Amino acid sequence: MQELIDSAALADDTDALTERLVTDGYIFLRGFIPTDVVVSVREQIGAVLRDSEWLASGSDLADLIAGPRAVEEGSPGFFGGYTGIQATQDFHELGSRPELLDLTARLLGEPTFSHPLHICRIGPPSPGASPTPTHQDYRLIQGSADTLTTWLPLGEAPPEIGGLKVLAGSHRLGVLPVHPAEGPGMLQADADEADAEWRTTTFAPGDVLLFTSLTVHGALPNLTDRLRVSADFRFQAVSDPMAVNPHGTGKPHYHPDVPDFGTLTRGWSSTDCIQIPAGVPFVERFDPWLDEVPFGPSRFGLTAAPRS
Ligand SMILES: O=C(O)CCC(=O)C(=O)O
Repeated sequence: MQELIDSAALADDTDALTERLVTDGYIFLRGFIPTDVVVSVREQIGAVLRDSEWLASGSDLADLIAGPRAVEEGSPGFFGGYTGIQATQDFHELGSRPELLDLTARLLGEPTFSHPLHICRIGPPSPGASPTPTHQDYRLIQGSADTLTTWLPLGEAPPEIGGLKVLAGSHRLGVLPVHPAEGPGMLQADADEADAEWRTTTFAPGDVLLFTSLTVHGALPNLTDRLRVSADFRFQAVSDPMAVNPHGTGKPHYHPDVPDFGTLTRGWSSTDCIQIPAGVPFVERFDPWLDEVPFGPSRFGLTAAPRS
């Protein structure tokens, strides 16, 4: 698998970053967020995992070695610990970091906000847990074609712990057909798993991988004895449409299995990081299994049909 191209040296050059996004479908920025901020979030999440008995007994908190109670996302026994993570203010504030808001505003050409559906992924070792299957975010997130996903490792993440892989150039494939699959999201895009353009790296806390709503991506299997901890946060322009959620728009990830923000945010000093700004237009959600989905327009030339 090829190495991701690091665009950190271009971080202040919006035109160059936009060109990278339009050409490759992703931007990788090593060390974009202060490491200590990310490490602090990881430590807080580690404490929740320890208190939920997800870690091997007697193991060092910093290692996040999986214990027998570490379970796959969404399965029985998952939601207690995950509620603790979703109640962590610093985790949600990471999802609204000024660096991410500024970057996405520059790429989209107007103010952005982060979807309150801030996702923390706790990847147990495989086999036993299925990694996130290859997919495009658009079918799952919907709303604006130009919603941008940011993926942040919350610890050192070499490929063997199950880091993210992206298929460079796949944002030109259009909205791909899907089939049912195991693992988060439960659907898999019909993409070539042997394509030479798959890319990944050894991620470190502070790195940010940003990609379009059509960029094909997925997780590698976790072949270690540790938990792979990461975050995914999505940003959109304030004037672009956002898809309503059947359980209420702006709810936490996995609500109602996870309580609403009214409960999660008790004791927080601010809830700014989970607000949807006034004036955002809303659109109905479509069935993610549809052959033909509503799509567009896109500042980056994304189209529902493949293009060269
Ligand atoms: O971290 C993962 O396993 C999946 C993340 C993902 O699919 C995303 O960020 O859209």
